[in-house]
Amino acid sequence: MTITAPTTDAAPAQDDGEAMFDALIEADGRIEPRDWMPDAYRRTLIRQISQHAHSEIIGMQPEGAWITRAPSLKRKSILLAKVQDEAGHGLYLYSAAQTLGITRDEMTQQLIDGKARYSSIFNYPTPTWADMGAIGWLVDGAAICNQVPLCRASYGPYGRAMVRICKEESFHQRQGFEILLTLMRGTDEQRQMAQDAVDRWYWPSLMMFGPPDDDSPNSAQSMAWNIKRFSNDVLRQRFVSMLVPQAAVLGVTLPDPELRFNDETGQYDMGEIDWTEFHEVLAGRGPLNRQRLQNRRAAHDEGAWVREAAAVYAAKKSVARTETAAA
Ligand code: FAQ
Repeated sequence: MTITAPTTDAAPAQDDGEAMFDALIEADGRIEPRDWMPDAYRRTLIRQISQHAHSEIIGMQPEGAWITRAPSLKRKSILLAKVQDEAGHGLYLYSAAQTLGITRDEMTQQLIDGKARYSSIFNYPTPTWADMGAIGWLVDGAAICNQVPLCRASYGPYGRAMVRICKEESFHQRQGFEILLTLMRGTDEQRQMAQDAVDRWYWPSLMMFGPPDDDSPNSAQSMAWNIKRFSNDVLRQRFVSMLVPQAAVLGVTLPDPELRFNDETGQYDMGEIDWTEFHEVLAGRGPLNRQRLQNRRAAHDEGAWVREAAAVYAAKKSVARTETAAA
């Protein structure tokens, strides 16, 4: 079924626009920036996409801390490329959010004022090199599970940004797996370091999928609008099913004594997630929330001269172009 959006410059009248919007959602089509959309749809997208962008930007810190300490030149260049990819993901996502009528400056301000959310996972410390492996395997693994369905999100700019992001996340996940595999094939001390990192990152990675379905205020509407395609619990379960065979290849133990396959449900039974910890982190009381935001604020302040210089340069170029056109 093909539904074409109006081609005039003027925004469609609300009634026409609403009918078109409903038809597009019903047909599993794409909403584009100039199409009419309900305010609540716009707000939901700005909320989710900006949080996602902030997560990528704050998410550079836990790994960025290891760039100077990577154990070889090869590991250092791979890690550097990964952290740069994360910056790129943040930029694609800020651009997608900007098509909804918010500026990047506004989003950045919300983040550095501590008014915006970013993923809980990036408030945990990275004390050892094995944390780079655990982040790649578990955090990027969870990100892929959560984000592949977002490639089909109903909002065009978001879905298209996610396609590119997911390709890069797959590489990130494999590099994390390979770091852990190398450590697990090493000395007892290295194996212990890998297991310890998996123990610390496993539960927080499960929390990345968000609260349980019964306690997720946004899921039902986001799924009705084809933004989210699966619920938080469904994706969490899918992630665990993916991890179990990979953990066996690595030789690591997932730190959940209650984890076992249930023949009747065809799914993994799991132990209870510590939701108190999750809510504490969301409230800003996680291990490193304060430090992550302080670092982000400092980077923003230190980058002020670059923004000013870029603005002056752009203004001069624009004047030069106008003069050339007038000559
Ligand atoms: N952390 O009603 P729901 C990455 C909030 S990128 C913090 O279920 P929703 C790449 C939620 O915002 C990781 N807050 O909400 C990487 C809402 O609060 P609000 C980021 C969370 O939106 C790898 C409230 O709880 N990925 O890892 C979290 O339907 C390695 C109620 O929750 C994305 O953002 C949480 N974990 O579902 C980078 C993916 N969970 O806004 C560097 C896109 C929930 O009402 C290194 N986002 N909240 O005040 C999504 O898929 C969704 O937004 C969910 C939450 C699934 C995160």
